[in-house]
Amino acid sequence: MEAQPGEFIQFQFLAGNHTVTQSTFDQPCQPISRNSNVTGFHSGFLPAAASASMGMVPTYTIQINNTNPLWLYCAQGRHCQNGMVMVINEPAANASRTLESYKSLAAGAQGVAPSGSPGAGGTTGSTDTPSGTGDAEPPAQTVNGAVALMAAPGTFALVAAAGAALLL
Ligand SMILES: [Cu+2]
Repeated sequence: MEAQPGEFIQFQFLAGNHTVTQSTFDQPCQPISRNSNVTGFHSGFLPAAASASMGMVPTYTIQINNTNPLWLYCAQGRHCQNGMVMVINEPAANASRTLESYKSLAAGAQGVAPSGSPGAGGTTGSTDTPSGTGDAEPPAQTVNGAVALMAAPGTFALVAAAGAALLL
Protein backbone atom coordinates (compact mmCIF):
# COMPACT_ATOMS: atom_id res chain seq x y z
CA MET A 1 0.00 0.00 0.00
CA GLU A 2 1.01 3.61 -0.33
CA ALA A 3 0.72 6.37 2.21
CA GLN A 4 1.59 10.01 1.98
CA PRO A 5 3.56 12.00 4.54
CA GLY A 6 1.23 13.17 7.25
CA GLU A 7 -1.20 10.28 6.88
CA PHE A 8 -1.93 7.88 9.69
CA ILE A 9 -2.21 4.11 9.47
CA GLN A 10 -4.02 2.26 12.19
CA PHE A 11 -3.36 -1.43 12.78
CA GLN A 12 -6.22 -3.27 14.44
CA PHE A 13 -5.40 -6.49 16.27
CA LEU A 14 -8.42 -8.71 15.75
CA ALA A 15 -7.20 -12.08 16.92
CA GLY A 16 -4.22 -13.79 18.46
CA ASN A 17 -1.25 -11.91 19.82
CA HIS A 18 0.79 -10.02 17.26
CA THR A 19 3.10 -7.08 16.80
CA VAL A 20 3.81 -4.58 14.09
CA THR A 21 7.57 -4.21 14.03
CA GLN A 22 9.84 -2.51 11.54
CA SER A 23 12.84 -4.24 10.02
CA THR A 24 15.28 -3.49 7.26
CA PHE A 25 14.51 -5.02 3.88
CA ASP A 26 17.61 -7.21 4.07
CA GLN A 27 17.01 -8.57 7.58
CA PRO A 28 13.33 -9.42 7.91
CA CYS A 29 12.06 -10.74 11.25
CA GLN A 30 14.60 -8.65 13.14
CA PRO A 31 14.04 -5.19 14.63
CA ILE A 32 15.44 -2.45 12.44
CA SER A 33 17.44 -1.04 15.35
CA ARG A 34 19.55 -4.21 15.33
CA ASN A 35 20.66 -3.76 11.76
CA SER A 36 20.69 -0.01 11.27
CA ASN A 37 20.78 3.18 13.28
CA VAL A 38 17.04 3.65 12.86
CA THR A 39 14.87 3.23 15.95
CA GLY A 40 11.81 2.30 13.96
CA PHE A 41 8.30 1.23 14.81
CA HIS A 42 7.40 -1.47 17.31
CA SER A 43 3.89 -1.88 18.62
CA GLY A 44 4.75 -4.40 21.29
CA PHE A 45 2.66 -7.55 21.65
CA LEU A 46 -1.01 -6.69 21.54
CA PRO A 47 -3.15 -9.69 22.51
CA ALA A 48 -6.63 -9.38 21.11
CA ALA A 49 -8.26 -11.62 23.71
CA ALA A 50 -7.31 -9.38 26.59
CA SER A 51 -9.44 -6.60 25.15
CA ALA A 52 -12.16 -8.69 23.52
CA SER A 53 -13.97 -9.27 26.80
CA MET A 54 -14.55 -5.53 26.90
CA GLY A 55 -15.58 -5.42 23.27
CA MET A 56 -12.43 -3.59 22.34
CA VAL A 57 -9.81 -4.14 19.66
CA PRO A 58 -6.21 -3.14 20.41
CA THR A 59 -4.77 -0.66 17.95
CA TYR A 60 -1.42 0.76 17.02
CA THR A 61 -1.33 3.91 14.95
CA ILE A 62 1.64 5.32 13.13
CA GLN A 63 2.10 8.52 11.20
CA ILE A 64 3.87 8.42 7.88
CA ASN A 65 6.73 10.92 7.78
CA ASN A 66 8.03 10.36 4.25
CA THR A 67 7.65 8.07 1.29
CA ASN A 68 10.55 5.78 2.16
CA PRO A 69 9.52 2.13 2.28
CA LEU A 70 8.54 0.75 5.68
CA TRP A 71 9.21 -2.98 5.91
CA LEU A 72 7.03 -4.38 8.68
CA TYR A 73 6.57 -7.79 10.24
CA CYS A 74 5.01 -9.58 13.18
CA ALA A 75 7.50 -10.56 15.87
CA GLN A 76 5.37 -13.32 17.37
CA GLY A 77 6.81 -16.84 17.09
CA ARG A 78 7.37 -17.70 13.45
CA HIS A 79 4.63 -15.48 12.09
CA CYS A 80 7.18 -13.45 10.15
CA GLN A 81 8.76 -16.51 8.58
CA ASN A 82 5.25 -17.70 7.75
CA GLY A 83 4.52 -14.56 5.82
CA MET A 84 3.09 -12.07 8.27
CA VAL A 85 4.92 -9.20 6.64
CA MET A 86 3.98 -6.11 4.75
CA VAL A 87 5.42 -3.00 3.18
CA ILE A 88 4.18 0.54 3.15
CA ASN A 89 5.41 2.53 0.17
CA GLU A 90 6.99 -0.33 -1.74
CA PRO A 91 9.76 1.06 -3.94
CA ALA A 92 8.21 1.57 -7.35
CA ALA A 93 11.36 1.47 -9.40
CA ASN A 94 13.30 -1.29 -7.67
CA ALA A 95 12.42 -4.70 -9.02
CA SER A 96 14.51 -6.48 -6.39
CA ARG A 97 12.91 -4.80 -3.39
CA THR A 98 9.36 -5.98 -3.57
CA LEU A 99 7.01 -7.36 -0.97
CA GLU A 100 7.41 -10.76 -2.60
CA SER A 101 11.19 -10.68 -2.25
CA TYR A 102 10.92 -9.44 1.35
CA LYS A 103 8.56 -12.28 2.06
CA SER A 104 10.97 -14.76 0.50
CA LEU A 105 13.82 -13.45 2.63
CA ALA A 106 11.57 -13.65 5.68
CA ALA A 107 10.84 -17.32 5.08
CA GLY A 108 14.49 -18.14 5.70
CA ALA A 109 15.23 -15.43 8.22
CA GLN A 110 16.41 -15.88 11.77
CA GLY A 111 13.96 -14.23 14.11
CA VAL A 112 15.32 -11.94 16.79
CA ALA A 113 13.26 -10.78 19.74
CA PRO A 114 12.03 -7.26 19.15
CA SER A 115 13.86 -4.53 20.99
CA GLY A 116 12.62 -1.13 21.89
CA SER A 117 9.73 -0.07 24.04
CA PRO A 118 6.27 -1.39 23.23
CA GLY A 119 4.47 1.31 21.31
CA ALA A 120 7.69 2.89 20.07
CA GLY A 121 7.23 5.12 17.08
CA GLY A 122 3.46 5.13 17.27
CA THR A 123 0.49 5.22 19.58
CA THR A 124 -1.21 2.22 21.09
CA GLY A 125 -4.88 2.37 21.93
CA SER A 126 -8.12 0.56 21.28
CA THR A 127 -11.27 0.86 19.26
CA ASP A 128 -14.72 -0.67 19.65
CA THR A 129 -15.47 -0.49 15.93
CA PRO A 130 -13.14 -2.83 14.06
CA SER A 131 -12.99 -2.01 10.39
CA GLY A 132 -13.49 -4.13 7.37
CA THR A 133 -14.42 -7.33 9.15
CA GLY A 134 -16.88 -9.96 8.09
CA ASP A 135 -18.06 -8.59 4.79
CA ALA A 136 -16.95 -6.83 1.67
CA GLU A 137 -18.18 -3.45 2.76
CA PRO A 138 -15.71 -0.62 2.87
CA PRO A 139 -14.21 -0.23 6.31
CA ALA A 140 -16.49 1.48 8.72
CA GLN A 141 -13.72 3.67 9.91
CA THR A 142 -10.37 4.70 8.60
CA VAL A 143 -7.70 6.93 9.98
CA ASN A 144 -6.72 9.26 7.18
CA GLY A 145 -6.84 6.54 4.64
CA ALA A 146 -5.89 3.13 5.84
CA VAL A 147 -6.53 0.47 8.41
CA ALA A 148 -4.48 -2.67 8.66
CA LEU A 149 -6.06 -5.69 10.28
CA MET A 150 -3.94 -8.12 12.24
CA ALA A 151 -5.24 -11.62 12.55
CA ALA A 152 -3.73 -15.05 11.98
CA PRO A 153 -0.66 -15.47 9.79
CA GLY A 154 -1.75 -15.37 6.19
CA THR A 155 -4.55 -12.99 6.98
CA PHE A 156 -2.42 -9.95 7.60
CA ALA A 157 -4.78 -7.70 5.75
CA LEU A 158 -4.54 -4.14 4.67
CA VAL A 159 -7.75 -2.32 4.03
CA ALA A 160 -7.31 0.72 1.92
CA ALA A 161 -9.62 3.68 2.00
CA ALA A 162 -11.33 2.46 -1.12
CA GLY A 163 -12.33 -0.69 0.71
CA ALA A 164 -10.17 -3.10 -1.20
CA ALA A 165 -8.68 -5.76 1.03
CA LEU A 166 -5.21 -6.97 0.22
CA LEU A 167 -4.33 -10.25 1.85
CA LEU A 168 -0.62 -10.53 2.45
CU1 LIG B 1 1.57 -12.38 14.24
